[in-house]
Amino acid sequence: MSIAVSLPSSDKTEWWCQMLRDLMPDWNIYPIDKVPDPDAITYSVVWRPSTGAMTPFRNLKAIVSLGAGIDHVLADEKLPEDVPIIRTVGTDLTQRMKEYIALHVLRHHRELPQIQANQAAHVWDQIIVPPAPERRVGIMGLGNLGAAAAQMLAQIGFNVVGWSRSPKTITGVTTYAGDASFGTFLDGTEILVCLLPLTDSTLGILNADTFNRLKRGASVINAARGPHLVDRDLIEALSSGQIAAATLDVFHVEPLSKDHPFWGHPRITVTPHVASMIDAPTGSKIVAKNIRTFEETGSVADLADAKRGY
Ligand code: NDP
Ligand code: OXD
Repeated sequence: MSIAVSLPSSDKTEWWCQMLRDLMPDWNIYPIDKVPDPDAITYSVVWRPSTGAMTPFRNLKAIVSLGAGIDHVLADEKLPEDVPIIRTVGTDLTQRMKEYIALHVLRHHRELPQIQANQAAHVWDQIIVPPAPERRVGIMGLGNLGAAAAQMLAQIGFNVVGWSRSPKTITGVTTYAGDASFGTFLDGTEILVCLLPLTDSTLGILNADTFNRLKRGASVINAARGPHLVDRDLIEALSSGQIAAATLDVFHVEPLSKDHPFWGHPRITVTPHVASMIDAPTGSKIVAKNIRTFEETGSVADLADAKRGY
């Protein structure tokens, strides 16, 4: 009945421990570096654990990822095999991502980056944009987050297309499935949103070939993972005009290094991995519920498939 908690900062680790202790008074909850008896640990609750962090825990029943993605858990080369990984998802995470995607899709749709540049130069230019139904927005990934974002954009009135591995039906959204339909999905897309998990198949998917299939002057929003994007290809596509602007929330290395060219690029908006950050007061309720359900039933709805990578 013991849980080890590990986040990159000790303050955040302590915050999560406190929240979980309040909700699970019958459990012993320790920061990972203060565990008195590793054999008593049956669950670990982690965000970006260090390599080998789980090795001492020989009786783990499950690893809880403090987020929707599990790539940060799978990155541990010494991860014990066959320990189930539980994702932390929920209406809060989905709501936050919907807000972020609405904000940035509308910004690109209404040419706000250009309007702000015009303001800085005291230029009065009444840019006319098409109405939303004439703007094709493509969502890569139609899972928990992508499907909700696609549906919300369709409700605003955009012409929304979505792409996933298996076929989906989403009201108001034209869906494509599988590698063979990727090009058709991209054709004519003007705002491309990436909400894919990071796996061997999706690594580097935001590359020159992908950009070249989009409508000239398209925008790209990456709120998934940094390694989805080939950074150099984006810079070149921005220089050529194939891509007009980008919003990036995630990066190969986080925090983004101070001298990275993205910071100062006039047509890139950088946000510091805040599209949908789970906080301890909300997230701990989901984590506690998932651990209790897993303890009672041996399963939970948000179980990831480590072999698939998400
Ligand atoms: P889900 O696992 O619910 O959905 C993933 C979607 O991607 C599914 O529709 C899946 O298809 C599709 N997919 C996976 N691989 C492929 C592929 N090779 N080709 C086509 N489609 C594919 O994930 P979530 O929606 O919960 O989260 C998505 C990602 O968003 C997370 O993995 C994480 O990296 C990122 N994220 C970023 C946050 C931020 O703050 N920036 C916050 C939260 C998450 P299918 O349905 O057919 O399986
Ligand atoms: C997540 C994230 O995966 O915040 O949940 O990136």
